[in-house]
Amino acid sequence: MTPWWKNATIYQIYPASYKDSNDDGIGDLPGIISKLDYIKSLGVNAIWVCPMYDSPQHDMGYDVSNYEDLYAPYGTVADVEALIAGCHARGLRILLDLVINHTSSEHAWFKESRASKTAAKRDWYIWRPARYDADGTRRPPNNWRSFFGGSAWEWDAASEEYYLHLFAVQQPDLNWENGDTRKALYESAMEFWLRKGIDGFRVDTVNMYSKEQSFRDADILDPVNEWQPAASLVCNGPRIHEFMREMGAILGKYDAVAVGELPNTPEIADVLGYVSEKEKKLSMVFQFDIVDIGFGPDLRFNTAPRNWTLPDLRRRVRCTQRLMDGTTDGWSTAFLENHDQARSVSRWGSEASPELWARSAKMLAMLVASLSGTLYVYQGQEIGMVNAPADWDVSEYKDVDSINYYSFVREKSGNDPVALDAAKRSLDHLARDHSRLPMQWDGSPNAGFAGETAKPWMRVHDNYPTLNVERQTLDQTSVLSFWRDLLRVRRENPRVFAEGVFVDSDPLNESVFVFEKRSETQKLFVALNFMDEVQAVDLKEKLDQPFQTLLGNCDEEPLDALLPYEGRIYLVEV
Ligand code: ISL
Ligand code: CA
Repeated sequence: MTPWWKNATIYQIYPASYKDSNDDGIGDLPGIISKLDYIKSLGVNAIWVCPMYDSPQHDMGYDVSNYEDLYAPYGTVADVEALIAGCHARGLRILLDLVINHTSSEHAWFKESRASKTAAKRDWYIWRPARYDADGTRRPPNNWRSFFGGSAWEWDAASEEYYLHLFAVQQPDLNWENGDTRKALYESAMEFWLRKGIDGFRVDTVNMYSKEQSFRDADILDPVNEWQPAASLVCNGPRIHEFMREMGAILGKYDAVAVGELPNTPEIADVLGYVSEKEKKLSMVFQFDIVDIGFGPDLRFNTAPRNWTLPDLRRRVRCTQRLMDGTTDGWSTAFLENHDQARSVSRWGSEASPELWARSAKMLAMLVASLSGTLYVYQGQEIGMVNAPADWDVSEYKDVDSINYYSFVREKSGNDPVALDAAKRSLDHLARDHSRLPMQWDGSPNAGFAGETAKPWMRVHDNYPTLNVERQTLDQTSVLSFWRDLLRVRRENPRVFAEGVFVDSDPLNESVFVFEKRSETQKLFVALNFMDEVQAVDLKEKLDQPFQTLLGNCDEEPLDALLPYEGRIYLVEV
């Protein structure tokens, strides 16, 4: 029997930015609960809630100081219980975010660990002595770069050693080599919530738990910078699959689903190690092939808009679709957005006019919803939310990754206005902040995210008077109405939409993305124009059998041309 999650659509919620129920400017759990009927009305099957645990919020809750309690502005454990019940009463499942590569430096475990070199929990985190240059200068144990920039090691003056933090300074990495640490994590971060009846987890940075224990220097890939990317030494390490089996056993006890985040893992054989059904580890993974497109080779932000080609995009799509081609026992996901990404319309669509914005948002929706794997939709994607306006000041960017990058450029360039301007443009294009702007519910001040007098933690996008849920609910031709139709046709034809075999018939085509999906009894033809000009196509030849147009984003449907950003999905019964 197909498990529920294979044909499911999962809606991702960022608690801080979804709905503020008490006008303190921060979204909260009661806010999410008040929107469950809306979420259900989209036609999704489950929600994934980003971290709501207690946290000093140096990385928006991905720095957990207590797994068994809530960040007070979001609510209480009782609110989570009410959310679980509210979901289940509506036939929705609920996934929480599991962040166990690191904790907050304010977690009690880390406080105990840093107390002294001989502390009982010293070994729960990764401590190493300094290296010294010939002239006695103190240096970190190796040259690894943190994913948020700078050295991945922080000096602890009191206990005179460095600790490892692959992310922010306030996110020390846990030492998974220690069995007591793992046991404590499984109990506190996993079973505490599984016992409350959640249906599973989205697992943060799941492939980074096992580090290469030599802690040797990473190869110099970026000679102009001191700190080097260390992904190859910290991802998919020697003991990772032993840890995955342990985690899988716990998930299995509760029949829980797990979707793991799998960056820096391009080889399908390596991906399968995590999601092969017989291995009983994870249910599925987020591969980064598609969302990483156009990133700078060494620094994500070191790039320019439109720095990608359609053949490159379709190669990346093919890569992730391979997991579901019928020859593997693995499973993957389809997504274009999440809380770490800029908005998909701003990256791959058009904001040149309201018409092209709506059309390209629908075209991208057709792309992702026609792919096999479990479908993920990020809050606001269903109404085509876009990146923050480029004329906003850089101070509107709140994310640690953005702030660190901008200060890095400031320092490196000696405050050079040209370099800083380029850095700002990179952030305008790719910052994680774009997805974190408040959800746009209606046209009232603060977009219905919070009351009119509240001051939202992030500025509300200027376009909320026209781009919001309320308006799009009333409009049968809106992006929102389109998503509802799309999710309905996907639900009605699960074999070909969620499980079909993906075939790209014309991988080198630079402007029109035409692909097929095949099941035993059906074929989908999907034709998407990625250009802002009319494109000639020959769909007549492909559609030689009786076909049905399932959906399209334009009125006329000639078989020999596609309007700018036009897309169509045809169904053929075979
Ligand atoms: O940052 C990256 C590369 O520059 C990503 O590959 C990153 O490792 C990955 O997206 C991890 O993200 C997750 O863990 C982070 C947190 O900030 C993100 O929000 C979360 O999704 C640390 O917990
Ligand atoms: Ca609030």
